Amino acid sequence: MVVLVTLLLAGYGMVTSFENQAETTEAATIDRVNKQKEYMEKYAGKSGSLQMVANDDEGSDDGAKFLEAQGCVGVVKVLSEATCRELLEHVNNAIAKDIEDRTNPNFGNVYSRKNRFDYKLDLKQPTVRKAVKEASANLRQILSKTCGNRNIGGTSSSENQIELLELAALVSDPQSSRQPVHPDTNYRQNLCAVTTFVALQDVSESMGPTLFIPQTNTLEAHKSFQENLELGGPSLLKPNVKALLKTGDGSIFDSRLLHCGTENVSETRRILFYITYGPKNAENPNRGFSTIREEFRGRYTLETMCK
Ligand SMILES: O=C(O)CCC(=O)C(=O)O
Repeated sequence: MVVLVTLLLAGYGMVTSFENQAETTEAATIDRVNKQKEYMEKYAGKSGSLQMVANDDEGSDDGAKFLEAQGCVGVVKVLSEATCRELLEHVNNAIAKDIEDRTNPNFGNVYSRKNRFDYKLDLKQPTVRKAVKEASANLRQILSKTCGNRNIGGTSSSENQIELLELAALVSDPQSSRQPVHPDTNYRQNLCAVTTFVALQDVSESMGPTLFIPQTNTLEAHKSFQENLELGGPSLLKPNVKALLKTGDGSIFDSRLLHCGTENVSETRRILFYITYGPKNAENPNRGFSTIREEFRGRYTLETMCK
């Protein structure tokens, strides 16, 4: 009996200590976000808008150039309205089924978890497959130009050597808080991943658009970000842009670029469908745990997804 009570108390102690740890981490994140935001609003000034290009041959040339120069660019109509509608319904239904258990492996890791989550999509579902095919076909030129652009560390433009690394949906519900500015990949010389967030509904300022800091996918920008403890300095002072996207439009960025999701102060759920591709031969520290269901990891390329 004494042993049982002792075990129960020890178990309870472990649970509360894990909970306390999670709360402490979340509190530290909120503090970091507040400091970054105050600094950026005071010194970096007002955000601009993401540069958009058309979804055609000329647009993909321009898009690849902007990606090289800025580390991010927007593309008009990566998905059609009809595909967005169908996918939005699919994502909402899939999440509703799994939401009771946030430890379900279909949920990925995300910064600032209050009312925000990352949901890995099932490529076996025809709606998902169709959306990935459509987006991949619309992005193929820009992705192969970027993944093969040696000026920014690209190593392969061959579509059968460009790997699907992530497939998920980012959901931010009303009252989700802003994320800390972060890169998805710590600096390395070679570009290893290019992510596209596609808006499944219009994203207005109040719905918490993604904020990007152009030209921070560089060694210099990462160094100064670290040296200033991620709270200030030249990287956060660079002019930033927000991705105010229309339904079906996408923002594409080099995973080394500094960015964050901003707070959703509207009454509307915001869902971004996202896919990440990167050269197969690139050194990628996240390859083993990027946001994709395990059964699909390492199995698909840009070429196979366009078929
Ligand atoms: O929600 C967003 O707009 C961006 C999310 C993001 O950057 C992340 O979760 O790493």
